[in-house]
Amino acid sequence: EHQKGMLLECASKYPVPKGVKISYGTAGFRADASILSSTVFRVGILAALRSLKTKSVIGLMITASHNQISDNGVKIADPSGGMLTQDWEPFADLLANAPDPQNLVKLISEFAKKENISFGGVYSAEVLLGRDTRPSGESLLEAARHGINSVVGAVATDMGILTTPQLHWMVRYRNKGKSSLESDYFTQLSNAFRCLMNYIPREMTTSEMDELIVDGANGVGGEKLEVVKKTLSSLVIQIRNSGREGEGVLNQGVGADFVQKEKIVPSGFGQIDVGKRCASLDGDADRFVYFHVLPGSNNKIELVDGDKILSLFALFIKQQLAILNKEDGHQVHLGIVQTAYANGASTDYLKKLGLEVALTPTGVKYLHEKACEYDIGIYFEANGHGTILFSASFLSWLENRNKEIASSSDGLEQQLSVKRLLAVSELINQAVGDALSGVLLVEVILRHMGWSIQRWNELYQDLPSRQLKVKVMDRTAVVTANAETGVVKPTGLQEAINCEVAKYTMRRSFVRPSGTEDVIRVYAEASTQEEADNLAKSVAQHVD
Ligand code: 16G
Ligand code: ZN
Repeated sequence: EHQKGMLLECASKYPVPKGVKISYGTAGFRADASILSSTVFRVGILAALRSLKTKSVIGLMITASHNQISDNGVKIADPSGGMLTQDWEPFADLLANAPDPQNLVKLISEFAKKENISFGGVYSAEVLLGRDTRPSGESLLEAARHGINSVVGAVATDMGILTTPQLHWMVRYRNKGKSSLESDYFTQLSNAFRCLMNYIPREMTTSEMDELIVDGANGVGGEKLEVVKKTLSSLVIQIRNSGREGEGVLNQGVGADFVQKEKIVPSGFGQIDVGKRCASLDGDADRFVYFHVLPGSNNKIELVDGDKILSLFALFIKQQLAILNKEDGHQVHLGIVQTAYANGASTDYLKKLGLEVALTPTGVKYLHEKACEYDIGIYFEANGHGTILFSASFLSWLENRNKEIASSSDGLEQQLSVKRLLAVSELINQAVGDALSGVLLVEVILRHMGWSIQRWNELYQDLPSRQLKVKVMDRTAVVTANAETGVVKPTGLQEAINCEVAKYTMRRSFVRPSGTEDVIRVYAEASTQEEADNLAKSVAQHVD
């Protein structure tokens, strides 16, 4: 009863805006920041409940990633550091949309009963809070704190301004009982990077020491990369759009999302950068792409996207495993996970390497879940979100082998492979895709291979593709199956798409409802740009 009273009182301070329906979507709640206080307050309650349920530390991140600066959003990190479990999403929607405090409290007590969550028990909830650099972040953080504090005994710990993956990392390490301060994160990254650089099998040439130029999207990533950069002696990084006063607005004409969609240079880059190795982070630094500037006045770039980052990682890991597998026949299960947006040329390339490639629907939670099934699972979306997951059993196998190295018959190359794989598992964020650790791994592997960005880009040539979106009244009218590659509803739409596709050679097209906007997205791929454009256009007409 005390709990109910507390919730009622606090909730009355955060009325829901009239006429707004909000949904947890693919990656949390997102909207114009001005209408989000009540949502964030309620997600605070949700996080505390999740902590009570799992008897673990939970994360709450306030960010709207690549959205414009006036938007904001909120999402939860589960005990493993991954996304909130999907079976709690409907409850998140109910909570956020409950019309008044009485309704809210009723929902909470019913849900608590169903999930066997008891208040005021021995375990008290703990939630780590993080936010990106958006101006609305501070007051929304207060709303989250109020939500958490309205659950008896719950503790909110503000971790400050962070990248999304930093907060996920902290949650993961806290729940392993390890020290999880921001400084621990930086130390882990720079130690793992240094190890990997030391294991490079040859001297580096001077051209390989070329600097990397990073577009920080005027967000939190640039600021954090400044810190990482100081700890690295063997890599020169120049950071632009770092979010400093006067440099520009968050995500406006900058950032990974802009670069990947527009295929032109972000603001602050131009002809002086032709041919140089450049990377672009998104607003909360959980995504990244590479690019180099093409000569000419139109500021076009050659994009090196998530598919190519995936291919580079896969190639490197496969090489290391080949060195290990040779001798004792130990078969390591390496799996690659992509979505239907992966360029067909990348999938062909990976399959030609002999790799197993799985497809899942769009959204990190689906890719991550699938990648967990392998000894080593590598997943990436074309837009630059992805990571490499190592299973617990494979990691302990590696650790044992590393311990026994002195007495084993392993050759030097095998010893190095074990050490490299262990260092990769430390460098790459196992909780969620992380632009900072991802960029560092790309840099190491390029040096390991002795490759320029141009050489890397030549791994395969992307098939021309086109994406369109069609505004619709009700995007839920389109239902897909088989990792979004086929439409099951409305009837007849898939047949119509098949007819269009059949008019071209070497082509592919699919449609899916967006998880973040009220649109149906159309994707088409063909052997020429013109064909891809035409195919996308005619498929879009059937959706309309
Ligand atoms: C979200 C997803 C991203 C996905 C995108 C698709 C996470 C962390 N983010 O941003 O992975 O690519 O949605 O958007 O899961 P769409 O459904 O509007 O095409
Ligand atoms: Zn993001």
